Amino acid sequence: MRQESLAMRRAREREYGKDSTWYCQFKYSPVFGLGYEEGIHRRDPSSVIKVGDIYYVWYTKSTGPSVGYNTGDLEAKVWPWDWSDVWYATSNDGVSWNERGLAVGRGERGAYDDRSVFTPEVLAYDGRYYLVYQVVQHPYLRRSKEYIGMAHSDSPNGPWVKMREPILSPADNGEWFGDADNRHLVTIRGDFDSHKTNDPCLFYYHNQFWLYYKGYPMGEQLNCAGRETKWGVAVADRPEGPYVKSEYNPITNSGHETLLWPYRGGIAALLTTDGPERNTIQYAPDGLQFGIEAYIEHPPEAGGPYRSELTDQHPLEGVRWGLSHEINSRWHYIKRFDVDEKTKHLCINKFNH
Ligand code: AAL
Repeated sequence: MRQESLAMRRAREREYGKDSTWYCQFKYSPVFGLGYEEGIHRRDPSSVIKVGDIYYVWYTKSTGPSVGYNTGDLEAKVWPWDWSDVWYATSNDGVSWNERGLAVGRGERGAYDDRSVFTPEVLAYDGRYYLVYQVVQHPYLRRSKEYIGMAHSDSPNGPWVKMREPILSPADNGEWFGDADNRHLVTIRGDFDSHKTNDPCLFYYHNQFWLYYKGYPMGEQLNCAGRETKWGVAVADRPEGPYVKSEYNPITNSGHETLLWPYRGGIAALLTTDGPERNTIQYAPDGLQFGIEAYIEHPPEAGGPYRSELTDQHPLEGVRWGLSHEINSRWHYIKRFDVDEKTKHLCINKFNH
């Protein structure tokens, strides 16, 4: 008698194959103006937005090599995103970019953002522009907490006005233990985001402002051979906040840099790099309850998509192209990604002909 295997039962229950439109591959190409450059890191591009006929992107920019935490010099650059500022660039075609200059720089010594401002995202809403980004205060130590800051402007070209305080903070319910130079030692771990809040991504959704982000816990452990990162969301009535973390947090069990796009009333997400569900596209009809829709090989890292107004026409429309970064290189740089329609259908074509 024929039996059903566990694998086929899972496929039936989860309706695998029912909707393969979420599957795709990505191809990568160089961009001009933000590509590899000796002595400079450009990384973590924001989403790309179009204002009039011009595309805009914001990104982390820093100079010089990073040397890690062990130098004993509190001024030393510990990461490529340390001592960084947020810069921006414009383009007519999404391929050739003109670096336009500084958008948001570090604060004065003693300010909450005096050490580094980095990993920006942008929201255009009601004629104004909101940049959200990571901030670190000096000195940058292994146990330094990482916050999310915001600046707003009436123009994508600035000038940008910073908020007085971070708009999102790590949960304050963990407790360190022992050697202050060891971020893995805790007596209480606290919430999934007790150490760092990173990678903000802001949407106007259901008449509110939804700030997705990545969290790291204090006392981080390995998670399926990756880092222990998960995503949360915090919601506010006004773009400036106050932001209230969702009671469903964390809303993913995996994922590094956030990449999300709206689709038919819900929110789609590309999870990469870390956790058991890395390299998947997921969809939450309500922005909170994410399910796996597709497994993706070689997804863009730290991708910032151009979310076209046609986003509801196809599951992948909101991620059709954008900018991502390349960090397997001495100097980090920005490149372009595109959904590769050809490879998507290659198999089927091969067997049909
Ligand atoms: C990234 C992001 C955040 C991290 C670091 C810089 O790609 O996840 O920004 O803090 O790495």
